[in-house]
Amino acid sequence: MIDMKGKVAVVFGLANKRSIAYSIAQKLAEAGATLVLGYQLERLQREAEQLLEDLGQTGTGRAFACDVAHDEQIDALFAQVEQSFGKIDVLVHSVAFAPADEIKNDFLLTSRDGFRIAHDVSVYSLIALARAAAPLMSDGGSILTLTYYGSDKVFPNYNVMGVAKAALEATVRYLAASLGPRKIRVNAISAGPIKTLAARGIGDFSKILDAVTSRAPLHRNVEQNEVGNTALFLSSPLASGITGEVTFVDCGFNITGI
Ligand code: NAD
Ligand code: 0WE
Repeated sequence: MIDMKGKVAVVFGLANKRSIAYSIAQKLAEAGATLVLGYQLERLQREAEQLLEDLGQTGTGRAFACDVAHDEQIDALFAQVEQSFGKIDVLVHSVAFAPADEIKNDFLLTSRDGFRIAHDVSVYSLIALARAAAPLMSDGGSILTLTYYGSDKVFPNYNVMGVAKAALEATVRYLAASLGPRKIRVNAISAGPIKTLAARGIGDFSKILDAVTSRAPLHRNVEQNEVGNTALFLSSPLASGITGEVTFVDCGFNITGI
């Protein structure tokens, strides 16, 4: 059993119970960690408090509104965390966004603004959050982000998100080098396709799920809790020698040739 008692984990990207971040938060909480949730919109406060309760964190954990595209909201969240807990052990970045048109239209039509927004919200935010969290990771720490195989191979419609995930994976390596001397590890989990809010309304998503079932070595799709288990491992001292890596949790799909 991995013991995370006394550890503080700050988790971004928890929209609802189907979010990959929910499973990660659940595994961290079950292992004894105290949770801080960063949720996107002020008006979702009630939902966030409910999620904290569902995670057994009422009176222990906290939830704060924080749009990761705004530096002042990031600063405010980490000031609150410093005041309430004094330190951070784990940071989870499970956030991605591209304007709807960009993951629907031909890649050639990617707009300057769509490119900028996708990279700002899905990539730069990891750098901003890491910089804000690092001073509070006084005992070292573990930073995790979520990526997708569309960073490497072309999937229809993934488009500018694929380019952003390639940049995110490179960001993981550069952050790992920058933060290594402070004993802060930085890693990504490359999850297989999962039906979450972020997958809703994506044309042909069931085709993508079916391709995994037929071609992946395990002949099934991955579940949120499998990503959560890997996140708990990478957050824990069991992974003390792992940094700058992309770990696939995809039932083996990425190794297949046909
Ligand atoms: P989700 O919709 O539950 O999570 C995405 C989160 O990003 C939401 O909580 C949303 O509020 C948050 N977000 C978007 N813009 C934000 C902003 N400006 N400020 C703060 N938060 C913002 O979907 P998910 O599938 O759990 O996605 C989480 C991560 O996992 C993403 O990085 C996604 O790319 C990655 N991922 C998903 C899959 C999949 O198939 N679902 C596969 C591999 C990787
Ligand atoms: O990273 C993602 C999706 C992230 C995402 C989703 C949306 C939907 C709503 C980013 N921006 C938006 N913008 C919106 O307006 N995934 C890994 C899930 C995903 O998305 C795909 C996939 C997979 C898998 C799109 C096309 C093909 C495969």
